[in-house]
Amino acid sequence: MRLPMTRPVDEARRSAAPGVRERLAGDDDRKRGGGGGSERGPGTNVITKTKPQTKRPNFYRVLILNDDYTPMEFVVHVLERFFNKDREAATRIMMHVHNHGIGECGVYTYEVAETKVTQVMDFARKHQHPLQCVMEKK
Ligand code: TYC
Repeated sequence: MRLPMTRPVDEARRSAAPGVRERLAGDDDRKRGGGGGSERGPGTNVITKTKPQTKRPNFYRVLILNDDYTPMEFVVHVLERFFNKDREAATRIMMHVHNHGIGECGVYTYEVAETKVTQVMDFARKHQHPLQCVMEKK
């Protein structure tokens, strides 16, 4: 009867924290002997760096700009319709833009932000308002 073979397990691989690529055994300069650098000569140790394996997505702010012609009520409607704001939050953002020139509607990943900008610009144009909407990397 054949028994299953036990496979040697690399200790570093088992104990590495999630999201961190461990240094490989071959990268460990302490294993090279001779006070370090026996493969490349003395004083030539290679510095290795661990690197996070997980990447955060890039985020983008969607902003609206003030102008003198778009009705306040239209801007409030845009914020409710495309940015899921309630009436109170939408009114607060609209007034902030009216008073300061620019304001944030929301923060999204690239494709979602791009879609929001297109939706707002198309909707404003359809209603012949000059409202401008842009995105900016966070
Ligand atoms: N300033 C506009 C007005 O007085 C209102 C307005 C607010 C326009 C916000 C655009 O993004 C805007 N009618």
